[in-house]
Amino acid sequence: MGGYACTCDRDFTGNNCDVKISECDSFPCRDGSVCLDFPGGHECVCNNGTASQNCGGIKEYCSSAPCTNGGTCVSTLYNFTCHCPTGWEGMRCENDIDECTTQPGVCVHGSTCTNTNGGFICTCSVGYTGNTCESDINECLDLNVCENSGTCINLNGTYTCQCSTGFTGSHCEITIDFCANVTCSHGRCKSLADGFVCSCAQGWNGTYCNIDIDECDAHVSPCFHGATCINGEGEYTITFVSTLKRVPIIKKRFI
Ligand SMILES: [Ca+2]
Ligand SMILES: [Ca+2]
Repeated sequence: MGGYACTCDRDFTGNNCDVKISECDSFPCRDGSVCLDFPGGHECVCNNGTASQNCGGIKEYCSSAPCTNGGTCVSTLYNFTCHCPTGWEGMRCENDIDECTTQPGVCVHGSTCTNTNGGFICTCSVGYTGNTCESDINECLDLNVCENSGTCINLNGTYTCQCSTGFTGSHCEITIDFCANVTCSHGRCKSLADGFVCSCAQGWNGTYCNIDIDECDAHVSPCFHGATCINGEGEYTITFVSTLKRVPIIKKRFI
């Protein structure tokens, strides 16, 4: 039993630190340059006579345009890194990001998300617009949205119409029939802009033409010289005596 452990210097390994490590074993030198190992490091002697850590390896990695889908290649000492544009991921930006899954709720206001290569599409609910359906549509910019001089009021995700007198409906498209629930007893109803009027038959009066006119009243009486007048509903009766025939003559008038 018993044992030991050695903590090796950078360039050695093994139980006894007797195995030499050469940084050149990982072939860091590019373009046929020569690798020189030395304690604690290495150096590449380049073909043009200069020396560096890799002799052009940096440019070489990105010159092959390894990044796809518009990714930006950045060289590192022994490799490259792709900085991917929005919507892409992966070592070479080769994978589309499914935003609908990874960013639930990216489409707002009840819109529907559809994944696409390199992006996503939001199909907006009625009343909203924008890439993520974030913006309310001002429907009132369309001056004709409310009919018959109705006033448009924009709301978040919708709008409403305040109708002028005499009109109703979501867009004030319906002319109110004020006669719909009106009965003119003895006349005809006429719908106006803000109400109704009953045009009464002769002999009738009142808002609903349900009041009999007393034709025997002094103002409208057709009776004279001792004749008698009897008012009835929608009618009146005159009785008088003929001066020639001396007999009563009855005239009943219907209006
Ligand atoms: Ca996508
Ligand atoms: Ca709106």
